[in-house]
Amino acid sequence: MELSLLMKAFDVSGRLVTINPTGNGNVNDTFLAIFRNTFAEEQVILQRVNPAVFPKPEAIMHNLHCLTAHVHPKLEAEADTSDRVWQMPRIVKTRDGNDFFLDDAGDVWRVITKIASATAFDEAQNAEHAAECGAVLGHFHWLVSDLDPQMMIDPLPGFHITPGYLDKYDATLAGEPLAQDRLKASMEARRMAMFIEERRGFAATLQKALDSGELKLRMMHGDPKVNNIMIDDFTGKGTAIIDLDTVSPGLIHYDFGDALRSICNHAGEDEQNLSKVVFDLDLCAAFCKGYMAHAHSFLTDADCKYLYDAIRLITFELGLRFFQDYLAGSVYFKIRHPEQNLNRARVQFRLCESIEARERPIRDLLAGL
Ligand code: GN1
Ligand code: MG
Repeated sequence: MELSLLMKAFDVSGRLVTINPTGNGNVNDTFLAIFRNTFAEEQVILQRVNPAVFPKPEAIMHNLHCLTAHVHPKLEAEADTSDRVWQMPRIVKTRDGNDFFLDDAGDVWRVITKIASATAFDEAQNAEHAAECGAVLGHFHWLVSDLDPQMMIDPLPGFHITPGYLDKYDATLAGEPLAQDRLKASMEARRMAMFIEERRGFAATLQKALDSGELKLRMMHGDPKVNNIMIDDFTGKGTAIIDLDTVSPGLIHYDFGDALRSICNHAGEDEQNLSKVVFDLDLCAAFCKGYMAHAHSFLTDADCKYLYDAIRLITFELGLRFFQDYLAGSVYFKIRHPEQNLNRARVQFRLCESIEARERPIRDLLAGL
């Protein structure tokens, strides 16, 4: 269906001027649509929810509805006293009052407002930027800390349960002959398989702490990487966290680790030259300071004990997810070339090694917060 026709289903005023792909998400298709009337302009974000990733797109729209209904009043309540205007996109309804539009092919499309005059950078710019990312995540965790988890439908069951990804990886290798062929075809892939074997025991660390009751489930974002954090163009302060589809009950450790693994790696997720993939301790320290300014009120001693493991684990987990998807034929993460998921896995595994090599200074830094 033509995008301009599709936009007509949504309740935006003015005339559509342009609609173009935006961002570089690995999952959903995202477009920026600009509307103008005789005196103003409105920019909104149109997205097709990827049904191969989110089997129940209606569920993620239900969650987004509950989340925004909970958070918007909280943001408004603190608007006059906080040091900035914190923001969260809102759902733009269809003309018949629904939160999404179902096209003839059965695809779910939704429109949300665009956070204007703000930028989501693909990599950390400097320590101040990293600190702002920390502040945004800490503030978000506070915002959702009193959101009733019962209201949310798990958008992706098992999304951040690392041992589950090991099972999936094993099943791919056992069940798909092509996966074995891909593994055998590349020395690099075989090395990565060994890397995974050496960390099998470690993969269950957070899950065990959860099962024993040492760690508790809380509301988490699920995907707080650097380019999901919006920075105000005028003040340089963080203003919003976007990409809210994976908000669900989980361990906030995964969020903490995920933000750090993306912020502290200047090279990004698609670097070819592995020597550039290094975990930057200064950016880590800056992020943690920004995060703790908000998180001190809710982090327990047990939480703090697992923060280092969280950074190492989520990096391992993402590498494992990329690698498993490569072996399975790249059916989950969008790719622009056939080896992209293999290379993405190499990058995360190298980053994981870099984190492991810095275990002592990272632990010291965390202990001093
Ligand atoms: C995916 O689509 P995007 O880029 O927001 C993925 C995250 C990964 C990320 C890595 C639902 O997010 O878990 O960390 O790629 N999202 C989903 O870039 O799987
Ligand atoms: Mg995402």
